[in-house]
Amino acid sequence: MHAERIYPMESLKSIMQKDICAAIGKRVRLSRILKDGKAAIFAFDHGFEHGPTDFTEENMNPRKIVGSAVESNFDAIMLTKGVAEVTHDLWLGRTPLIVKLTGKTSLKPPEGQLLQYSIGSVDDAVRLGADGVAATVYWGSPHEEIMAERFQRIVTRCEEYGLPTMILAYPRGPSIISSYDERIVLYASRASLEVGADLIKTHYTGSTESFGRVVRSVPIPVMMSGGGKTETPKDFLHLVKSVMDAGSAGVVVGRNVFQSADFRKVASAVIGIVHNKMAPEDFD
Ligand code: FBP
Repeated sequence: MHAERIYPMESLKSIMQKDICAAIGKRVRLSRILKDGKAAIFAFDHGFEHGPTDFTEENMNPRKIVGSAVESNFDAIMLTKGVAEVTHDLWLGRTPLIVKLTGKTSLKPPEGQLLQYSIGSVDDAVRLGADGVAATVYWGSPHEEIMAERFQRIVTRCEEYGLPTMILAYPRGPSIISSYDERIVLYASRASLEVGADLIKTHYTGSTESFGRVVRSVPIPVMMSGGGKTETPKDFLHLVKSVMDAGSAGVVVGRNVFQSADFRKVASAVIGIVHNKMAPEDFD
């Protein structure tokens, strides 16, 4: 005899109640990150992704940079689990945490550079008191399906807890001629929407018009991934302005802030442009 697949009304109600709570929880956490619908998020997983070359001797200890990010009032900080642990006294109660759950070191041989693997779990993030999680998918990589499937599993687990997910949507692989091409970034953003991301962090496409088309084609917040240090801080602020003029939800930045000569000054300019419609010239 087969068991009946009919659920008593009471258990259905409790399932629905759980889903409703998780949906509300996700809204609550997203509102902590995107307070006015926009956010300047500080990305700081470089110690894992790039290693010592990204830092000076003075800021090699992650507490130094995380402390500056918190003092600068970024809307959230994206850290790996290990860095979140050793800096928790700095950000707790002050800056929402997003835990980055995937990574790869630059020590790997070139053929290993197109795959991010798991370096933390959704449950770790919950235990750390995170307001969100992040993971990278290199769209176009020969290992795309491993990263996309992992992202799916992260989304499913996050649905249980009401935790928002941010995808680092980076087109990268042998058939990707330019990771910054509008059609390619648009495709990566669309694929990210389809695997269930709540926030997209992706590459700037080079102009307000083209990035605007990407932003408008995806009905969830799209944010610019900072990228390597520009020639001058002003050049970077112009990028941020262009991205905000395109209707973006903000930026997720690292090197252009922590590698600048004046962390606090660049950080406050980025935050001012994202939230207060300020212009790069306002910071001369
Ligand atoms: P940046 O603003 O410094 O570019 O940080 C964004 C980021 O996605 C980091 O989270 C990550 O460590 C790095 O860029 C990845 O860079 P790469 O392009 O070398 O993979």
